[in-house]
Amino acid sequence: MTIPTPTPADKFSFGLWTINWTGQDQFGAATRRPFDPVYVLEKLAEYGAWGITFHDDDLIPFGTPEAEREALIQRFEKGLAETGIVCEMVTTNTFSHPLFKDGAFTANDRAARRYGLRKVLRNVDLAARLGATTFVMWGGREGAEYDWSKDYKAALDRYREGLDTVAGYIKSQGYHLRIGLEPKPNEPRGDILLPTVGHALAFIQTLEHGDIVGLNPEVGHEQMACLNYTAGIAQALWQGKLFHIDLNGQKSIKYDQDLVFGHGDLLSAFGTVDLLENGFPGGGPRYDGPRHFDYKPSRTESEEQVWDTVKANMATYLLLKERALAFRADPVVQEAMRASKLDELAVPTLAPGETAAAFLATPEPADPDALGARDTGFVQLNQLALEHLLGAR
Ligand SMILES: [Mn+2]
Repeated sequence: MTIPTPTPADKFSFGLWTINWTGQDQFGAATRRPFDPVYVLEKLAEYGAWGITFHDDDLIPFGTPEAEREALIQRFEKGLAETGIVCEMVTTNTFSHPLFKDGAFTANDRAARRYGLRKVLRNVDLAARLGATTFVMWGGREGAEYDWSKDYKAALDRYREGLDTVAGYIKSQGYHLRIGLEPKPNEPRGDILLPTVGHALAFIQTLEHGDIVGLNPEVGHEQMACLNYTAGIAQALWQGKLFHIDLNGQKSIKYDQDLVFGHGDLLSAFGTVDLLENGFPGGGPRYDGPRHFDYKPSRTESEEQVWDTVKANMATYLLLKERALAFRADPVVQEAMRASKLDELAVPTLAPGETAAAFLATPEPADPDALGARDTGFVQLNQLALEHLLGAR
């Protein structure tokens, strides 16, 4: 068995903040130094990655004077051109500086909100300049610790106002950008607004410019809420709202671990790759965007070992892809899916033109006990998936 080699055609991309995470946490100092951003581009190209993403502050430290800002951007643009790495997504840091301690779009303090909105809009211009197609918004500080410290109605009004302002600006400038909201249930705030994929999908329906607003769901963030990531992105796909993805690993409900993809719930990661690479069993909308990793090289790893973790994300994805393709191509699996009636679920419950009244007026023979006793074969189907995942088939 060989470990597959990534190529740019795989569309793997990495956050600059992931590779450059220094290991500083609440309990200890940094264990590594960050790399020069252009060196990161060179290494990503060397290892077969396709894209890079970043927060404004990852590239341009907060408070950098204008002339220096422009020099940093131009140097990065040159690095992109020379390595062929694509800047596919840009996002804004509205969580690190103390001014954002109560959020950027939903802070009670209006001056803090106006500062945050200006920082985001300015970064939209940079995203468009670099050719990014997705603008992610993770509102990590949009939330509260105490129910009495936030008027939730007003906060949601301001969140909507902020998003519509940004989305409206993107349209008015003619930028080819779509916004990807990134839900998370908690951390750093005690409770974050738009905590899950479902909350965000419902919220988008209320926007004036919701047509260019979708989702960037992260594996760990959904699993921190004890939710099924694959089912979450499946619903986003079904609603035409899966604009981007953040792949990583998480082991159950605890702090946001940001492990290498597959290093958390491996069977769930297999399900995710199966959906991304094979689509729904009965066909339907597909995700063809970047395979983006938002993880953190564990604090225990040295600077040199960071690159092992970069390669680990891509290798794990490609190995799961190989298994997922083999799984769906296996005639035994196809027969098991038929036996489990996956294809029958595609048949509408009512006949064409059949009304509820006509349906009620024509009783049909049914044996509830026999229906209750029917075979499903779901466990055997799952076992087949596991055996393919383990390379036993
Ligand atoms: Mn995370």
